[in-house]
Amino acid sequence: PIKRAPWREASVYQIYPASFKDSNGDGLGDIQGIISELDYIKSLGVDMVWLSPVLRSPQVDMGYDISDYKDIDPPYGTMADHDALIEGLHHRGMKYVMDLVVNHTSDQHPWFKESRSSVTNKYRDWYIWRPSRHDPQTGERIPPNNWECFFSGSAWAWDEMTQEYYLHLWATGQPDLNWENPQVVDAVHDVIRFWLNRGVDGFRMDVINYISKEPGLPDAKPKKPGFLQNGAEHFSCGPRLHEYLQGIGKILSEYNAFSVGEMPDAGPEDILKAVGQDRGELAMAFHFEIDSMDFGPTGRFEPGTFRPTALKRIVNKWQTFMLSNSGWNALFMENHDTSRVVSRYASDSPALRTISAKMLANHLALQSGTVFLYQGQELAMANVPREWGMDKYRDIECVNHWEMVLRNYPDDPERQMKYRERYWSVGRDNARTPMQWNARGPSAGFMPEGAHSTAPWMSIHTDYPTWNVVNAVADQNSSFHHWRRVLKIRKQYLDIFIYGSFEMLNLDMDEDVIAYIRAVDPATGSDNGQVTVPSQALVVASFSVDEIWWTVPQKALAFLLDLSKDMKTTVLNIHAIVSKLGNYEGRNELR
Ligand code: TEU
Repeated sequence: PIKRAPWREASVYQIYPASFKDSNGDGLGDIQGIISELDYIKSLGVDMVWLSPVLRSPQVDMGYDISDYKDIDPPYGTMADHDALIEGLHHRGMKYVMDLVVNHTSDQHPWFKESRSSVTNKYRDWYIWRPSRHDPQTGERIPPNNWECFFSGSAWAWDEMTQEYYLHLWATGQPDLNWENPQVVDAVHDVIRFWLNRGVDGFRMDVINYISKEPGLPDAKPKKPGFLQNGAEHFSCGPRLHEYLQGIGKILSEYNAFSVGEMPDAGPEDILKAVGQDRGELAMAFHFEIDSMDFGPTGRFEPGTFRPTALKRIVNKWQTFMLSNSGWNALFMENHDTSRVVSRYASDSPALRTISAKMLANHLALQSGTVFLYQGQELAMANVPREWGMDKYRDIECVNHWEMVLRNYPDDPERQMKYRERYWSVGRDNARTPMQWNARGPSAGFMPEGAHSTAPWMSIHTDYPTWNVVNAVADQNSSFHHWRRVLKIRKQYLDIFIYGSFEMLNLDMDEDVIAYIRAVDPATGSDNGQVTVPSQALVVASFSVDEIWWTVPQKALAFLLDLSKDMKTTVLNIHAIVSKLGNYEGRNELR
């Protein structure tokens, strides 16, 4: 049975430091800005804060390119500020989760500068260098394999000085570390200990399932026209991954530290191996089946559409798989790499934006698992305005892709518009517009009043006069207060929502409703030996923009009898259902 553990009952708030709050008026969010809002974060009722990287970095990929693992990037603040942040969180009973990026470093890291300086340098083997191949027909120099990087172009960069290629699954400024080298493993273990000794409570581990690559780094199977192909089948969950994770897990267990692995391209079996409660590896991991549901077959910017039935099947798969295998789910639908959920999966129209955010909060946070809430998601922040020009986009993934589109399709405005539609609907910039604290222009409280000599690093969303923290906190019906209620109810009925069983309803029906039943699981029972009342919950989420009649399945009828009688059961404020309950005339339908 699932063992009880505090991190299983936890909820985590993710902060993107560049966009949270700017305390010194330079247009970039910083650590002192976060410290100034710790009471706001606490008021949400979250237990931990995961902070995206603030370590030294040339900021090629917003800090996911680290050049010094033991120092803070000066625009974000100092080590003393970072210590104060940890202290401020601990003082309020919250924990601090650091973003650990160790699949790759920045090319400005001293390790890489040494490594690239000569083929005999002692750091050479800290990275993945390979000689070129030559095209059998043309004799021209070609990379060691056909892998494409995630930011457009080959995953190999040619180094003129030492006449070899180095691997970079991300930007050329993000060379992959060679984990086959025990010195690299030791260096990463040293970094982990350094921060645990500094008071960090755990780590979110960036693309951690990519650290073990298939030996030989073979060419990827063709999936699309052209030479370059996604090579994930050869770099995701490679042969030594669990050996490396057990090495990290051993250190974490010494400190009883929290961990969540980011594992794109990893399936349930590999993730279960990483998070199984007796594996000694990680506490939990993010899978990306939900995030990639509306991607095209060959990537984020190829056309795709979201369907609630796809979401229903993925949720069911992971809930039942983890619960029946003593694994654990890390629940998220929004982070700094996604677009905004109200725009992506529901509706950000003025009439439906709040109810969409509430519906999505119920749908996500009442599943079994540790729930992750991304900054601004509690406010129902929406995607950037469609009319934003490409000059407003900052994300390297989008900017590189747009440059490639202009190079390849200079005279194809239709195709260019198709890609711009994708940047708007699923691009990462959508989640990176500055947090909207109040209705005062021009920076909505993101920057200090009057400090407007510089512009914010990224434009503020134009809807800040309405959608901001001050308005949300003042309005009991806001999605902010709804998130507070949902996080509270999860814990109030933790035998149901955290440790309870999960059963998806109408799994094989194609509909806009995703409904599931959570119940106290006799196997785990309830902590105090009593059966809690209520002992089960029906969570119904409508993804339709219209009011619809939903036929309640036989096994869920009991709830309706309860609801229509004395409302003993706690019905979360999905007002569309509660307000229509009065129309419930013995028909087993909900509106
Ligand atoms: O993200 C990896 C990841 O899964 C997404 O970035 C996605 O794969 C990518 O956008 C391709 O669609 C982590 C960080 O969260 C991200 O911000 C970094 O850019 C990336 O790793 C490299 O460190």
